[in-house]
Amino acid sequence: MSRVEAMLLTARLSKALQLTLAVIKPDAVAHPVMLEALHQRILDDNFAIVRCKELVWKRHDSERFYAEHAGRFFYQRLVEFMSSGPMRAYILAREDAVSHWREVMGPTKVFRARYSSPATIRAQFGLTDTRNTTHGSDSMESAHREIRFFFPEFCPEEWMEKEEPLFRFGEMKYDQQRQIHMLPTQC
Ligand code: 3AN
Repeated sequence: MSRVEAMLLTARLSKALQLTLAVIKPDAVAHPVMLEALHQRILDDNFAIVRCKELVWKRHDSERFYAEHAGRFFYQRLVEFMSSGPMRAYILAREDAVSHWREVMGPTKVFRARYSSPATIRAQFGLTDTRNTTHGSDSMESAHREIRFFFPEFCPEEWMEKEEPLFRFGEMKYDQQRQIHMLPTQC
């Protein structure tokens, strides 16, 4: 059996990686030290960074993304905040990426996070329930929808078919300059 065949067999026998959408919100991107700490936290928690980009939302983008919260008391505050400055969006890959990233973020409400889960991102860096540092998809369905929203050029199905087995086998390397994980053929 060749090395590639052995690698593909091992990959088939282990659990497939999952993709999730993570966002570092404007409150954290505004602080370079916080931004760097959050990026490092992603790496320390063994997520592979498949894509990463900085962007600024127009109010209209914010309203579309958070349409499910329209009418709630915090909605206006939320859409204004999310279009108030640059944010950084990631496509992350890991086993159980969706639930794991939500665990790393902690509860929505910052004071609850500080009390119940003090080691989480929102407990450590969150300012208020609106300015709570990060976003993470809450299911695989949301992850696919949200990845499409932020990265319309990215095809999750194609990535799962062509790159996921290689990432799972650890073939990817972290590229310091681009700050994402890449396969040797892409470097
Ligand atoms: P999560 O981001 O934890 O999935 P959601 O989807 O309920 O939470 O809420 C989306 C965003 O709306 C939150 N990240 C937060 O910025 C804001 N938000 C949610 N609940 C409140 C609240 N009670 N007060 C202020 N902002 C809130």
